[in-house]
This record gives sequence, C-alpha cells and structure tokens, in this order.
Amino acid sequence: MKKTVLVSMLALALIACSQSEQTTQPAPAPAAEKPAAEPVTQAEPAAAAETPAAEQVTQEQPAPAAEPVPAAEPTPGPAPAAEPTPEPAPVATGCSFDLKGTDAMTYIDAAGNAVPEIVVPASCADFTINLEHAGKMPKAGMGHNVVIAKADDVKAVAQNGIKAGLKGDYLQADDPKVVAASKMVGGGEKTAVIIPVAKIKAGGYDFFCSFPGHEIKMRGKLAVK
Ligand SMILES: [Cu+2]
Repeated sequence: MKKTVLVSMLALALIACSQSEQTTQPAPAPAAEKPAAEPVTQAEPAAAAETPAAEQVTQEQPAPAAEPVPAAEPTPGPAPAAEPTPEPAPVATGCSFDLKGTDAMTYIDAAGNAVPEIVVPASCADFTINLEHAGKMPKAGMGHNVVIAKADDVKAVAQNGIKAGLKGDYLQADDPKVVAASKMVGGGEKTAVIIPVAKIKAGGYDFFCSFPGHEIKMRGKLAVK
C-alpha cells in the first residue's frame, strides 16, 4: 500500500498536481462519480476524470487521472482486524461445553480458566455440559458433579445432598429443585449432564457441584442468550 502511495505521489509530482497531499484519503474527489465507464468529455475534464480509467483521460488532464488509482487502493486495508481480543468469560459456541473439575476444588474450562458463567444459546433444545475430573483424588475425597438449579435453590439442594451422602452422590433422589444433574465422579473420570434449555430459559439458574462444601467455589451462572 505504501508503494502505491509513493508511486502515485511521484506521478502527481511529475504532473504537478496540487492535490498530492490528499492521496492518503480513501476518496478525496467527489465519490459520486462512480461510473467508471463514463467517457470523459473535454468540456469538464477535471470533474469527470476522477473515476474513469486512465486510458480514457486525455493527456490534457493527467492530474485528476492519477487520483483514482491510489484512491481505490488504500481502502482494502483491514490491518487492525487481525488484532486478537481477549475473551472476558468462557462462552459456549455450540450446544455443549467442556468443563473440568480439579483437585483444587475448582471448575475450569479447557484452557484452564475459571468458569464464572456458561452461555447457553437459546437456539439449543438441549445443552450438554461435559464434566471431566482432571485431578487424581478419589470421589470420596474430592468428588465433583454438575447440578443445575435456580440460584435461589442452590443452598437447599446442597443441604439435601449432604443428607443423601456419598452413597447418593450427594444429591437427594428426585429433588424437585434439581433441573438436571450428572453423577459424581472422581479423578480421571468423566460424566455429563444434559439440560433441557426450555427449563432454564427464564434465567436465574446456576450450575454447581453438590459435594459437601464445594458449591462455595464450584458454582457459576447459566446465561441463556
Ligand atoms: Cu466438587
């Protein structure tokens, strides 16, 4: 692009154009004159000559003819588009999300980042959260699951889960407050929970781990968008 500008500036200098400083602008001349095919009439050389191809211009008006070339070139310069933008929070791109549980009692995403929120596309009928226990600790000591419930119900569901005990995967059987839940897994194990999106469309739902005490750290929002 710089080359083009230089060349055009050179050309402009050679032909003694007074508008050389405008070469960097995308469309300095009246942009309305798009029709490139329009033949130039010698009556209005300056005005009509902008867009027409160079071959149409008579040697009488070389100055305006040199402009269209650089004017058209600078536009295709989407250099800043390639700039990477940091993602604020993990966003699900499809109808599933890969979640990991750790021995440090945390949920992380595939990249190892915290997961404060999972975006559930409203267009999905079902949304799946795949859970992998990325640690080594056994289920009895550091078990993890994924439970979906209203944010206001999380405490109660967790309390009911404690009563159910490890035998019950720390989740009360048929707890009406539970929208969906995976089984409890230990280090190296995988599981998943399928969430009917219609059930959480109203908003205000969280995902959390019902292992005793874990929901304090292992909890995030489900945002249906
Ligand atoms: Cu857990």
